[in-house]
Amino acid sequence: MSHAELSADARTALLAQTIELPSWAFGNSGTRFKVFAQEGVPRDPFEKIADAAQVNRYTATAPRVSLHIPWDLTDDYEKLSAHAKDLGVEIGAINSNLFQDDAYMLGSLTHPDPVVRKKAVEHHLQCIDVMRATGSTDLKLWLPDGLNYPGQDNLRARQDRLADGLAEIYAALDPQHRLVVEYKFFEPSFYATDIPDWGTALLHCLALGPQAVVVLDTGHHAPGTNIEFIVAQLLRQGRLGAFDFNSRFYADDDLMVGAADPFQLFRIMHEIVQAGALAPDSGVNFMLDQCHNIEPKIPAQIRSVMNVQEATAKALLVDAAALDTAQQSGDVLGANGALMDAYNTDVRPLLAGLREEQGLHPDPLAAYAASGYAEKIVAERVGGTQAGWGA
Ligand code: AOS
Ligand code: ZN
Ligand code: ZN
Repeated sequence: MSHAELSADARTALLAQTIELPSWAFGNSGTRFKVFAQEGVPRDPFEKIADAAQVNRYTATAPRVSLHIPWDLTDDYEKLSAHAKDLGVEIGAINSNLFQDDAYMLGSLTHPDPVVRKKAVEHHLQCIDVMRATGSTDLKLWLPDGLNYPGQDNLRARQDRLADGLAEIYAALDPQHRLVVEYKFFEPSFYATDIPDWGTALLHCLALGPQAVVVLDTGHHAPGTNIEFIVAQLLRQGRLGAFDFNSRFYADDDLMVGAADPFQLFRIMHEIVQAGALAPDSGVNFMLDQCHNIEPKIPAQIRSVMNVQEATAKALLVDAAALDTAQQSGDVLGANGALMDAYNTDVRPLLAGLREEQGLHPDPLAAYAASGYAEKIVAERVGGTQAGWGA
């Protein structure tokens, strides 16, 4: 097949695509076994924003940075927001943290003790105050609550407690805010997780109201799960609020998105493109949620953005008319072929050309490597590293 050619509309859609970067991806991270600290990592949220801005500088596709509270605590969020804008990016979603306070050992919003539940709700009210200061619209809530043993607590009572706490948080949202609720089938608990699947997350969102939507983290499903089916279902309900994109081989590995299964990423983006949900105003926030434990962080985020762009470009190449005709007529091989033709197309030359048209270097990784930024931050940021995942 000759070099890929996109229609004018598809090119416009691809150029308009935006991906939100996680502040925590730039800080040190690791597993429960070890955090291998890297030189030059950010020492505060301002430096995290500066590193994230490098990704956008060479891709022009990552204009927002998602913050995490308390990892990105600062006493002046307006100043942090202005700093971001000076660097050509802005602050995106605000992520709460219900997984690192000792009080949450037996749960947060689902805890048997109302004092702990109140603490968890109040943490989200603090996050909403941050949103008002940064202009963020999404409050992202990942609930780590769960049980390690049968009989440990009452499964139904925990759902009732959760519903009450979510309702209190939801009631505090401003009209422009969304509560984006994430699910995860296991970890840190091992027997039962209180929001384990998309169905539970959707049920709670439907009970809360139209400002509650679901976050689909691609690493949060049992092996073999058909994730694009979940994408299609949540899109049909108008409740797919965001992705937390990453790659996994076995668990919630938080590896670079597209690195483990680029075909799955393509199938996900095909559902998005086919549903017309790619545009930044579609209500779907394409976020990365990754940890770069052994690879340099900024290039890893650049590679991740490039992987999403490639999957999106391939999805935009699908001959929708031919696919529909084949599907309608029961032409199994023809329909599969229409999809595989797009997936098997090398879109890297197309993307390199689009970058050059935008005045960018055709290879963002090469451009970043040549910039000297990596060497600069190692020289400047001596000592002190911003805590993050596993730190
Ligand atoms: C944890 O496994 C979840 O993926 C969270 O979405 C994410 O890592 C967290 O939001 C970072 O605070
Ligand atoms: Zn996530
Ligand atoms: Zn995760």
